[in-house]
Amino acid sequence: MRKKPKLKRSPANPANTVPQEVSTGTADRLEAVRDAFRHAWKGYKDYAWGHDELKPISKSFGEWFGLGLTLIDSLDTMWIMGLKEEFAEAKNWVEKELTFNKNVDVNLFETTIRVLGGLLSTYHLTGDQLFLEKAKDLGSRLMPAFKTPSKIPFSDVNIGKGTAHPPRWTSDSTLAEVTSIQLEFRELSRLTQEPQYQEVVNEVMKLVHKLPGKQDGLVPMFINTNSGQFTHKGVFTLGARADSYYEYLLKQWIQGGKTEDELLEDYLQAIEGVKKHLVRQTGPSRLTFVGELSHNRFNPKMDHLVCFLPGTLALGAHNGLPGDHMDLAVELTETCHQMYKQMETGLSPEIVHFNLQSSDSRDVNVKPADRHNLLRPETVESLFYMYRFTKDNKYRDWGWDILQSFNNYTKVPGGGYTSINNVRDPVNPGPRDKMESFFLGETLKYLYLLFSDDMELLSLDKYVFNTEAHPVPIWPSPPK
Ligand code: DMJ
Repeated sequence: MRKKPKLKRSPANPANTVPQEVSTGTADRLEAVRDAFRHAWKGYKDYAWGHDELKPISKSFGEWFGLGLTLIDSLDTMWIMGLKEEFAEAKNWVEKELTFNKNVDVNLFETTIRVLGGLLSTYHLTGDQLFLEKAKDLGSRLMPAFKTPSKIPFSDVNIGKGTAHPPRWTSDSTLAEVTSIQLEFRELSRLTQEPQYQEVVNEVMKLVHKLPGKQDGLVPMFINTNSGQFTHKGVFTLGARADSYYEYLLKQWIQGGKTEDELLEDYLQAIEGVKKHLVRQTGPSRLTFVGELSHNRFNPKMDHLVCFLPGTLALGAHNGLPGDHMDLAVELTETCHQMYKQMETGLSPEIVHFNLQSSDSRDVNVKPADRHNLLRPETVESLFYMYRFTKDNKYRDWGWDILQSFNNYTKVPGGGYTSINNVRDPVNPGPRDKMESFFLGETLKYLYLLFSDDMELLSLDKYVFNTEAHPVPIWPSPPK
């Protein structure tokens, strides 16, 4: 039964003075996500059109690579939400304005997951060659990154000049960055019938597979582009710099029709490593969480980024992997939900520290420097997977609460949503004046899919989502 909509007054804060309507029916929820998207898009269109990111408070824009990041990250979301007019306008920009023939340094990983991934998924959803042509052009311009002594790619490429280099301060690349570009490059090879894209990224996976320095499948966070060896050994996290390595082991295995045994082997071993070294429970309420390991010392710190893991574990279990992966997914999803629920704004901070002592009453502590929220998607991403596989409505309700909190504390009058400084201060959450492209590309897309009753909409048996929420098809098995 539908509850009667109530009007809720927003707390006084500079980001939002608009009263929010609270409703609970599925259709209402879908429309509420669409409204949120339209509001975010309005800000982008009015003040940042064709630029990378909206700065909604100052009503201006920020440039990172100068590739229209938010616009491209949003294309498939608009298509999925049926926002036809908005999509048509954005497509027109891609056709008329988007060029990769630019003297600009771009980050290989960010450009691959957001731009190449966005173009490939939009091509699949629409069948429009324009997006494939753009993807091919970009893919070929990213290839110089792989010309290194070790074949581990550099972090940065100049897509106009065809040169590549590591960051100024090191010759290391980040583990997650070199192992989370594979879904996109492999798909580009399949579509173009040009093997070089797949070859370079498969080579990276092969090298990492046999590299010493792992601990029960857990990998260090950096790899040197000259030597091809791990550096900063002995430090293990499922958060920043390592997260999507684990995600892409499973997803590449699924993409390729579950035939590439080394990927599965590495994934299964890594999850055993996570269980053995990183999973613990809090003292007060026995919340299960994933901490970090530094030279055999356990640190009960968890990035919000780690909240991708329950969704990935559930996807693995759905694909025939051990049932205890699903049990862990259920427990971790509860913890990620608590990371929102226990904050005064209902929004998770970037990093939490869990309490292992039962003498204290609090499960979660947040350091002052970690209190920001960047509109990240990982928890709603996991809620989407968990709902699809369990049909348990609590996951939808948790997602709905998160959307309400985004509306209450990050929505900017006139258009756009903003990152905030302090999830513990509902009176002054401290708008940061930045709307990340992944808010439209990922966060709102996963919320929409969470509330959609259409289980065939991007079926998880037909598509695999890249780490920026861009779906690419699972490859058809070759005829026997
Ligand atoms: C996104 O760009 C991707 O999800 C990436 O894997 C992690 N960081 C952001 C979102 O938080």
